[in-house]
Amino acid sequence: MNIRMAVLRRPVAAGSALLLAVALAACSQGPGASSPAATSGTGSSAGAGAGTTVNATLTEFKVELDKTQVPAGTVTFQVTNNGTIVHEFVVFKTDDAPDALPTASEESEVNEDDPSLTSMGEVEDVDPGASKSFTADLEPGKYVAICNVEGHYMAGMHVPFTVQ
Ligand SMILES: [Cu+2]
Repeated sequence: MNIRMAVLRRPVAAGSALLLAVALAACSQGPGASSPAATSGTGSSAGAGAGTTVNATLTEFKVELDKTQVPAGTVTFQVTNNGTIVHEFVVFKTDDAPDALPTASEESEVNEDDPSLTSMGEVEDVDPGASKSFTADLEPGKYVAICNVEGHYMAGMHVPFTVQ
């Protein structure tokens, strides 16, 4: 009888210890997951501190963002090429219309050095199926993200977004 009780107790104790461990693990993840009391973004799990992750998807010939309004501050662009050829992703701060950026003479691409454009960062040579990311500190204003592989901007690879 005593032996049986002892045997029976052990699994129960082990079980509650396991539950406790699970509860503790859940708790330790809790604050991080629930803290973004911020406005729009599901601040992703990017890591330390505040910040917004914008997921960008490149295809032939489109640039798509999962957010078009982004809170000012640290923004991480997670860029994925879902197309079949190499693309790139460049972010400009500009008041120019997304489809009317200044082009480089004799070349079918945007002139990244034009004074009406302020480059905030980019990733080049994103292979099909690959992802690259970069982080920028963005102040409020109007922005345009493009692919500046020759000919791709003209083919439609541009998208506007706003930082507020
Ligand atoms: Cu492209």
